[in-house]
Amino acid sequence: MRGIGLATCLIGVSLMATLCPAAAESNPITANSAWFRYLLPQIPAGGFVTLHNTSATDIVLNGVQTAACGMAMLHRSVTRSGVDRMVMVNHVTIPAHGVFRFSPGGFHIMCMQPKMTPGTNVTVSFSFRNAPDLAIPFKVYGADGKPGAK
Ligand SMILES: [Cu+2]
Repeated sequence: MRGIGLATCLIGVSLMATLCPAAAESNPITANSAWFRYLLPQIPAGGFVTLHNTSATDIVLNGVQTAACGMAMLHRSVTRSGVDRMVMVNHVTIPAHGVFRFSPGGFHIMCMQPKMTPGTNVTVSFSFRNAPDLAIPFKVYGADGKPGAK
């Protein structure tokens, strides 16, 4: 299917259904409140977003990719024996008809070597085990963080 160009996909609705599944099928995952807290290029930036699953099936997020980070990982902040630390997460599940929140103090996108500027947007591509990839624009905030966020 990757070899089929956009022009072919635009020939007709009847063809789209069979030749262009990505165009014909809407993504069951939607996103809102996507933002990064950016401090300095040498300090990892934290990414936060709320993912909504509009389908009747649990959907698994496998990872994220973006040119705005040297490397981007799924992380979780945890407190063990009174010590705050972060652990890597291989995947997270967005429950059927539910939401999954990446938020300060919890799950976050760990952006190593961030390349971003407060006041601009960067795009992060989310890859799912059982849904199409989703490109999500993230608003970049500075040291003060997003107004209203913890
Ligand atoms: Cu982290």
